[in-house]
Amino acid sequence: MSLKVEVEQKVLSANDRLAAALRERWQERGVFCLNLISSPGSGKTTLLERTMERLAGRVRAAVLVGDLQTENDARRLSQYGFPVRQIVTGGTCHLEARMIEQHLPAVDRPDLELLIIENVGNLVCPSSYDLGEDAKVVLLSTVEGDDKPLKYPGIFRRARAAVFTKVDLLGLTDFDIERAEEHARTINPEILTFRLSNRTGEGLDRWVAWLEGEIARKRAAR
Ligand SMILES: Nc1nc2c(ncn2[C@@H]2O[C@H](COP(=O)(O)OP(=O)(O)O)[C@@H](O)[C@H]2O)c(=O)[nH]1
Ligand SMILES: [Mg+2]
Repeated sequence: MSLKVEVEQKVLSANDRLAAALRERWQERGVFCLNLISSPGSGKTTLLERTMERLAGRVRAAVLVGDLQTENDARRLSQYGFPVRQIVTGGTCHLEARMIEQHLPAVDRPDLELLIIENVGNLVCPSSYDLGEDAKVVLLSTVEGDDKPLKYPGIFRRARAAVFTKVDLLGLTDFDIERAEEHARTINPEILTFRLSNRTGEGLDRWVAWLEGEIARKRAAR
Protein backbone atom coordinates (compact mmCIF):
# COMPACT_ATOMS: atom_id res chain seq x y z
CA MET A 1 0.00 0.00 0.00
CA SER A 2 1.39 3.44 -0.87
CA LEU A 3 2.04 5.88 1.98
CA LYS A 4 -0.54 8.33 0.57
CA VAL A 5 -3.27 5.67 0.52
CA GLU A 6 -2.31 4.54 4.03
CA VAL A 7 -2.50 8.09 5.43
CA GLU A 8 -5.83 8.70 3.68
CA GLN A 9 -7.29 5.51 5.15
CA LYS A 10 -6.17 6.49 8.65
CA VAL A 11 -7.75 9.94 8.33
CA LEU A 12 -10.95 8.37 7.05
CA SER A 13 -11.22 5.80 9.80
CA ALA A 14 -10.62 8.45 12.48
CA ASN A 15 -13.31 10.52 10.76
CA ASP A 16 -15.70 7.56 10.68
CA ARG A 17 -15.27 6.90 14.40
CA LEU A 18 -16.04 10.50 15.26
CA ALA A 19 -18.98 10.57 12.83
CA ALA A 20 -20.40 7.43 14.45
CA ALA A 21 -20.22 9.13 17.87
CA LEU A 22 -22.00 12.20 16.50
CA ARG A 23 -24.69 10.01 14.92
CA GLU A 24 -25.23 8.24 18.22
CA ARG A 25 -25.60 11.59 19.96
CA TRP A 26 -28.23 12.73 17.42
CA GLN A 27 -30.04 9.41 17.81
CA GLU A 28 -30.23 9.78 21.60
CA ARG A 29 -31.39 13.36 21.41
CA GLY A 30 -33.75 12.88 18.46
CA VAL A 31 -32.02 15.49 16.31
CA PHE A 32 -32.34 15.18 12.53
CA CYS A 33 -29.07 16.08 10.79
CA LEU A 34 -28.74 16.93 7.12
CA ASN A 35 -25.57 17.32 5.04
CA LEU A 36 -26.11 19.46 1.91
CA ILE A 37 -23.65 18.84 -0.91
CA SER A 38 -23.34 20.40 -4.37
CA SER A 39 -20.96 22.24 -6.64
CA PRO A 40 -20.47 25.97 -5.89
CA GLY A 41 -23.46 28.06 -6.89
CA SER A 42 -26.14 25.35 -7.14
CA GLY A 43 -28.22 27.08 -4.49
CA LYS A 44 -27.39 25.48 -1.12
CA THR A 45 -27.37 28.73 0.84
CA THR A 46 -30.44 30.05 -0.97
CA LEU A 47 -32.33 26.82 -0.28
CA LEU A 48 -31.32 27.13 3.37
CA GLU A 49 -32.62 30.70 3.44
CA ARG A 50 -35.97 29.64 1.93
CA THR A 51 -36.15 26.64 4.28
CA MET A 52 -35.30 28.66 7.39
CA GLU A 53 -37.91 31.26 6.50
CA ARG A 54 -40.53 28.53 6.49
CA LEU A 55 -39.34 26.72 9.61
CA ALA A 56 -39.04 29.85 11.74
CA GLY A 57 -41.14 29.49 14.89
CA ARG A 58 -41.91 25.81 14.14
CA VAL A 59 -38.62 23.93 14.40
CA ARG A 60 -35.62 24.47 16.65
CA ALA A 61 -32.84 24.45 14.11
CA ALA A 62 -29.17 25.29 13.82
CA VAL A 63 -26.87 25.64 10.82
CA LEU A 64 -23.18 24.96 10.24
CA VAL A 65 -21.88 26.22 6.94
CA GLY A 66 -18.55 25.31 5.40
CA ASP A 67 -16.59 27.51 3.05
CA LEU A 68 -13.05 27.54 1.74
CA GLN A 69 -12.49 31.16 2.57
CA THR A 70 -15.32 33.58 3.44
CA GLU A 71 -18.00 34.15 6.07
CA ASN A 72 -20.54 35.41 3.50
CA ASP A 73 -22.96 32.50 3.76
CA ALA A 74 -23.22 32.71 7.56
CA ARG A 75 -23.94 36.42 7.23
CA ARG A 76 -26.75 35.67 4.74
CA LEU A 77 -28.22 33.01 6.99
CA SER A 78 -27.96 34.79 10.33
CA GLN A 79 -31.03 36.96 9.70
CA TYR A 80 -33.51 34.08 10.13
CA GLY A 81 -33.26 33.78 13.90
CA PHE A 82 -31.41 30.46 14.01
CA PRO A 83 -27.89 30.02 15.34
CA VAL A 84 -25.43 29.84 12.44
CA ARG A 85 -21.72 29.18 12.50
CA GLN A 86 -19.35 29.44 9.55
CA ILE A 87 -16.58 26.86 9.32
CA VAL A 88 -13.78 28.32 7.21
CA THR A 89 -11.69 25.38 6.04
CA GLY A 90 -8.81 27.48 4.71
CA GLY A 91 -8.56 25.51 1.47
CA THR A 92 -9.76 22.05 2.49
CA CYS A 93 -12.35 20.95 -0.07
CA HIS A 94 -14.74 19.24 2.39
CA LEU A 95 -15.92 19.31 5.98
CA GLU A 96 -14.78 16.61 8.40
CA ALA A 97 -16.47 15.23 11.51
CA ARG A 98 -13.86 16.84 13.78
CA MET A 99 -14.80 20.27 12.37
CA ILE A 100 -18.46 19.60 13.21
CA GLU A 101 -17.49 18.52 16.73
CA GLN A 102 -15.33 21.61 17.17
CA HIS A 103 -17.90 24.18 15.98
CA LEU A 104 -21.04 22.53 17.33
CA PRO A 105 -20.99 24.22 20.76
CA ALA A 106 -21.50 27.59 19.03
CA VAL A 107 -24.93 26.54 17.69
CA ASP A 108 -26.07 23.62 19.85
CA ARG A 109 -28.89 23.83 22.41
CA PRO A 110 -30.48 21.12 24.54
CA ASP A 111 -33.80 21.15 22.68
CA LEU A 112 -32.33 21.14 19.16
CA GLU A 113 -34.44 19.28 16.56
CA LEU A 114 -32.69 19.97 13.27
CA LEU A 115 -29.05 20.50 12.37
CA ILE A 116 -28.31 21.43 8.77
CA ILE A 117 -24.75 21.38 7.50
CA GLU A 118 -23.92 23.14 4.24
CA ASN A 119 -20.78 21.46 2.96
CA VAL A 120 -17.99 23.10 0.96
CA GLY A 121 -19.05 23.55 -2.69
CA ASN A 122 -17.72 20.44 -4.41
CA LEU A 123 -19.32 17.25 -5.72
CA VAL A 124 -16.34 15.00 -5.06
CA CYS A 125 -14.45 15.30 -1.71
CA PRO A 126 -17.45 15.93 0.59
CA SER A 127 -19.04 12.67 -0.52
CA SER A 128 -16.40 10.51 1.24
CA TYR A 129 -16.55 12.24 4.63
CA ASP A 130 -19.26 11.06 6.98
CA LEU A 131 -20.32 13.92 9.27
CA GLY A 132 -22.68 11.80 11.37
CA GLU A 133 -25.67 13.04 9.37
CA ASP A 134 -28.95 11.18 8.92
CA ALA A 135 -29.01 12.04 5.25
CA LYS A 136 -26.82 13.54 2.60
CA VAL A 137 -28.74 15.66 0.14
CA VAL A 138 -27.16 16.44 -3.22
CA LEU A 139 -28.23 19.57 -5.11
CA LEU A 140 -27.88 19.96 -8.87
CA SER A 141 -29.04 23.11 -10.62
CA THR A 142 -30.60 23.05 -14.05
CA VAL A 143 -27.69 24.97 -15.56
CA GLU A 144 -25.08 22.34 -14.71
CA GLY A 145 -25.85 19.60 -17.25
CA ASP A 146 -28.20 16.65 -16.88
CA ASP A 147 -25.34 14.14 -17.18
CA LYS A 148 -23.83 15.09 -13.80
CA PRO A 149 -25.33 12.16 -11.84
CA LEU A 150 -23.39 9.83 -14.16
CA LYS A 151 -20.21 11.88 -13.86
CA TYR A 152 -20.34 12.13 -10.06
CA PRO A 153 -21.88 8.77 -9.12
CA GLY A 154 -20.26 8.72 -5.65
CA ILE A 155 -22.39 11.45 -4.21
CA PHE A 156 -25.59 10.35 -5.97
CA ARG A 157 -25.04 6.81 -4.64
CA ARG A 158 -24.64 8.03 -1.06
CA ALA A 159 -27.37 10.68 -1.08
CA ARG A 160 -30.83 10.04 0.34
CA ALA A 161 -32.28 12.79 -1.83
CA ALA A 162 -31.38 14.77 -4.95
CA VAL A 163 -32.71 18.32 -5.22
CA PHE A 164 -32.86 19.82 -8.70
CA THR A 165 -32.70 23.57 -8.17
CA LYS A 166 -33.34 26.55 -10.49
CA VAL A 167 -36.26 24.92 -12.32
CA ASP A 168 -37.33 28.50 -13.16
CA LEU A 169 -34.40 28.46 -15.62
CA LEU A 170 -35.47 25.27 -17.41
CA GLY A 171 -35.59 25.88 -21.15
CA LEU A 172 -32.67 28.32 -21.12
CA THR A 173 -30.26 25.43 -21.57
CA ASP A 174 -30.76 21.92 -22.95
CA PHE A 175 -30.96 20.47 -19.41
CA ASP A 176 -33.56 17.70 -19.49
CA ILE A 177 -34.86 17.22 -15.95
CA GLU A 178 -36.49 13.85 -16.66
CA ARG A 179 -33.17 12.60 -17.98
CA ALA A 180 -31.28 14.00 -14.96
CA GLU A 181 -33.69 12.17 -12.61
CA GLU A 182 -33.38 9.00 -14.64
CA HIS A 183 -29.57 9.19 -14.41
CA ALA A 184 -29.80 9.78 -10.66
CA ARG A 185 -32.01 6.68 -10.33
CA THR A 186 -29.67 4.62 -12.48
CA ILE A 187 -26.96 5.33 -9.92
CA ASN A 188 -29.26 5.05 -6.89
CA PRO A 189 -32.71 3.49 -7.44
CA GLU A 190 -33.80 4.52 -3.93
CA ILE A 191 -32.97 8.21 -4.27
CA LEU A 192 -35.75 10.71 -3.54
CA THR A 193 -35.98 13.56 -6.01
CA PHE A 194 -37.21 17.14 -5.62
CA ARG A 195 -37.61 19.81 -8.28
CA LEU A 196 -37.63 23.34 -6.97
CA SER A 197 -36.97 26.99 -7.54
CA ASN A 198 -35.62 29.16 -4.77
CA ARG A 199 -36.66 32.13 -6.85
CA THR A 200 -40.35 31.39 -7.53
CA GLY A 201 -40.91 29.07 -4.57
CA GLU A 202 -42.10 26.24 -6.82
CA GLY A 203 -41.54 22.85 -5.17
CA LEU A 204 -40.59 24.28 -1.78
CA ASP A 205 -43.75 23.02 -0.03
CA ARG A 206 -42.92 19.42 -0.84
CA TRP A 207 -39.30 19.85 0.27
CA VAL A 208 -40.27 21.43 3.59
CA ALA A 209 -42.97 18.80 4.17
CA TRP A 210 -40.39 16.03 3.66
CA LEU A 211 -38.01 17.73 6.06
CA GLU A 212 -40.69 18.19 8.73
CA GLY A 213 -41.70 14.54 8.35
CA GLU A 214 -38.12 13.41 8.89
CA ILE A 215 -37.71 15.71 11.92
CA ALA A 216 -40.90 14.32 13.49
CA ARG A 217 -39.85 10.73 12.78
CA LYS A 218 -36.43 11.26 14.34
CA ARG A 219 -37.91 12.91 17.41
CA ALA A 220 -40.38 10.03 17.86
CA ALA A 221 -37.64 7.37 17.56
CA ARG A 222 -35.61 8.82 20.39
N1 LIG B 1 -32.84 31.53 -10.87
C1 LIG B 1 -32.48 30.91 -9.75
N2 LIG B 1 -31.37 31.31 -9.11
C2 LIG B 1 -31.03 30.67 -7.97
C3 LIG B 1 -31.80 29.62 -7.41
N3 LIG B 1 -31.21 29.19 -6.30
C4 LIG B 1 -30.10 29.93 -6.14
N4 LIG B 1 -29.98 30.85 -7.14
C5 LIG B 1 -28.91 31.82 -7.33
O1 LIG B 1 -27.69 31.11 -7.59
C6 LIG B 1 -26.59 31.80 -7.01
C7 LIG B 1 -25.80 30.87 -6.10
O2 LIG B 1 -26.62 30.48 -5.03
P1 LIG B 1 -26.05 30.06 -3.60
O3 LIG B 1 -27.23 29.73 -2.75
O4 LIG B 1 -25.07 31.03 -3.10
O5 LIG B 1 -25.29 28.70 -3.99
P2 LIG B 1 -24.29 27.79 -3.11
O6 LIG B 1 -22.91 28.15 -3.54
O7 LIG B 1 -24.64 26.38 -3.50
O8 LIG B 1 -24.56 28.07 -1.67
C8 LIG B 1 -27.16 33.01 -6.28
O9 LIG B 1 -27.03 34.14 -7.12
C9 LIG B 1 -28.62 32.64 -6.09
O10 LIG B 1 -29.48 33.76 -6.04
C10 LIG B 1 -33.01 29.23 -8.11
O11 LIG B 1 -33.74 28.31 -7.73
N5 LIG B 1 -33.28 29.93 -9.27
MG1 LIG C 1 -23.29 28.63 -0.07
